[in-house]
Amino acid sequence: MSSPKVEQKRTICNRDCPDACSIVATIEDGKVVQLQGDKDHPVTDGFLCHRTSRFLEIQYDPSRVTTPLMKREGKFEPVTWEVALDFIADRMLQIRDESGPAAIMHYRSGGSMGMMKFVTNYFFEQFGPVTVKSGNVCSGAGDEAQLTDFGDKDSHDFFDLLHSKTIVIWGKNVYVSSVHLLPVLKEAKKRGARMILIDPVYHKTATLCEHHFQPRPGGDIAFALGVARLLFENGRCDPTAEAYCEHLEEFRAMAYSRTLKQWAQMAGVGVQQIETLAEYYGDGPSAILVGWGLQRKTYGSSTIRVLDGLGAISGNLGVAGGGVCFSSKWLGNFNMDFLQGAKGAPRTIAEPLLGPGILQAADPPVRMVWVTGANPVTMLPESLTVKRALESRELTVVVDAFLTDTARCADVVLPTTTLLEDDDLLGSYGHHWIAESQPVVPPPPLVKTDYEIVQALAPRVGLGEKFSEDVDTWKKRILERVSPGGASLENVRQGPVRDPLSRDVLFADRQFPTETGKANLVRKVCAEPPVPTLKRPLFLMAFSTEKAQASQWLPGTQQGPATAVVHPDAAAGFVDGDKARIESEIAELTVLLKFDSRQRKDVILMEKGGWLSAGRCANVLVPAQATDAGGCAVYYDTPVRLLPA
Ligand SMILES: Nc1nc2c(c(=O)[nH]1)N[C@H]1C(S)=C(S)[C@@H](COP(=O)(O)OP(=O)(O)OC[C@H]3O[C@@H](n4cnc5c(=O)[nH]c(N)nc54)[C@H](O)[C@@H]3O)O[C@H]1N2
Ligand SMILES: Nc1nc2c(c(=O)[nH]1)N[C@H]1C(S)=C(S)[C@@H](COP(=O)(O)OP(=O)(O)OC[C@H]3O[C@@H](n4cnc5c(=O)[nH]c(N)nc54)[C@H](O)[C@@H]3O)O[C@H]1N2
Ligand code: SF4
Ligand SMILES: [Mo]
Repeated sequence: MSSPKVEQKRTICNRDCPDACSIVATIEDGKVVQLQGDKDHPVTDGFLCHRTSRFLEIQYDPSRVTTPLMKREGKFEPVTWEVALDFIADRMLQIRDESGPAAIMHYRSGGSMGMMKFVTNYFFEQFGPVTVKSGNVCSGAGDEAQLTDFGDKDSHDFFDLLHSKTIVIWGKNVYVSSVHLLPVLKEAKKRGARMILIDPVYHKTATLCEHHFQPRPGGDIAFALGVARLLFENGRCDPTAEAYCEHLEEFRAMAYSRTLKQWAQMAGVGVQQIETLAEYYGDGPSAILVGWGLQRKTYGSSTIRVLDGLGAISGNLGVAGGGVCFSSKWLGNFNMDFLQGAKGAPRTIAEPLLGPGILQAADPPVRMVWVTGANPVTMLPESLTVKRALESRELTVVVDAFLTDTARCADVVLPTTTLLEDDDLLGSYGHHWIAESQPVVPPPPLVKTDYEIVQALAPRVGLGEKFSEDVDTWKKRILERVSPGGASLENVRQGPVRDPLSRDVLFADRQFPTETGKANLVRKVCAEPPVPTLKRPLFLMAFSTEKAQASQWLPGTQQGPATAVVHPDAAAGFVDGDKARIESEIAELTVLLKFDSRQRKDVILMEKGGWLSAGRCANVLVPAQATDAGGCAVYYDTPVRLLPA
């Protein structure tokens, strides 16, 4: 017997994750047998997260969709690409003729963070433009806050935390959502940085920190304004802040509008906790790591604006080791000029309201939906409404590698590549490296990348020429701005390159790309956190879990009721391990209770991404609601109660 052919290939993880890791794949006789983290990538640091280390179980799962499927009499049947694409093209042309392009909706989310995926957006702009989403359920509220305050949304260099004296981890579970920050945080700690976690929820990140304060959910605005008041009172503010802050007086007046005791009460913390945070934060340079979870709340955008204000008045903007870091600008320096985006669309539907939005759309109604890189039935609020909306269109097309809850609603499913077969360019929303993903194995014979799908469809709707270019031509176009500085395709092909246009420290000259050139401090907010109702005293929150990327679970894990974690005092009449029903205003879900006395008594916690088809989907309970700005979804403010199963 000949020995197997073994080789190693590198690619980049394209998942919706801030880390954008460099993966080293070991391939034996054409099959990937191991995935490891690249030691040469400074952020990846030689390790991968749990979910991607075990991705091969998903990659080679027999449930993978490997041929186009069309639904006939409620059942999927395999068809050829010709049949599927001819059918889709005919319907698209007919719908556009009869009702105009607004009757077609293109919806894309975070299945892959690759830049080539935007070419599908471009296809629908060229065909239409068609109806698209507005806002962003993931980060819209925070993005909007930072754009309003600073005129830009970006973060300091990934390693700038090594210059911090204090690091406030404000509502973020690093152990789950940003594991590659852990080595940096641990190193910063070794060098003497002090860390504080502000999070209503107890999780492992608390073990990294000197203090963990657990405000009321949404109590962050009051907490931060209490800290701001103390910084003003104790003369810990930057005396030059006036020179680069617009509305400083109004911000100060807001901080003084309540006593410390009132802020503490509103935030659900002790006065001493505000004092401790102010003392630590005032002794900088201090960085605030702003969690994404923090802004998926009714007043999510205001919350981030207040944290921005705290950074500004305390002199922590523009200094190494400081900053109010939410996301890095993963799109910013790529050339995306070929796209118009939502502003060029004839109609938009707010992403958090996708289900009701599609159902209510009129003149013209939405007759067709094309879903790609997304599982909105599972991941968007009001799952049952999203499902109903997709099932009731004349044509729903879903491009995915698996028969997800969303794909099950489709009339046509088109099979696509996984992260190991992808050919793309990646930025990152957690650091500033640019990288190329390259297939480490070819896809199954009948599987196409999103771009190949568009290329096959385009000639059928008269757009063949526009989509005839090869992938490299697109990559070069997208890299146009960063190429001269060193991030050319040739260089990126050799390995990840730090974005030459990104900075180590933001606003180092205290100049902001706002209208006035100054930081634009927030003047008015609603500081009162939402209160649970008497009838439904718990807030339901379903968060990222280390076990999965959103709804992409390892095979065999979606069985039986989902687990819900709750403080024992908040579950009177139940014992640990009991079955119970969680009831919100719009639905019910059966769960298994797990008691945890480290949690607040007003929350109940689940994992995000549970499948609807397995009866585990938290989003059936969450009403469709948008945040105060930026069109993010209010995922974590849903009042619920427990009922016997
Ligand atoms: N309750 C609750 N809900 C939430 C959240 C929460 O915290 N709580 N978090 C929200 C957040 S932050 C986000 S970003 C969203 C995520 O929502 P989605 O982005 O919709 O989540 P995924 O489950 O990752 O779905 C992506 C799908 O894309 C497919 N896919 C992978 N690669 C490709 C590819 O190259 N091409 C195509 N066409 N498909 C591909 C995958 O198989 C998967 O089915 O969910 C949100 N939903
Ligand atoms: N393993 C894994 N990693 C992931 C993902 C995944 O599905 N699985 N998803 C990815 C995606 S889509 C994204 S967007 C990113 C970010 O992923 P997210 O899971 O959104 O990241 P976190 O910033 O950790 O946000 C959740 C945190 O917000 C806190 N929080 C909730 N409400 C409040 C509040 O009122 N106040 C405060 N102070 N804190 C609050 C929660 O307790 C929790 O610790 O990570 C990615 N990483
Ligand atoms: S999911 Fe995130 S942490 Fe895991 S390998 Fe991919 S980029 Fe790295
Ligand atoms: Mo996200």
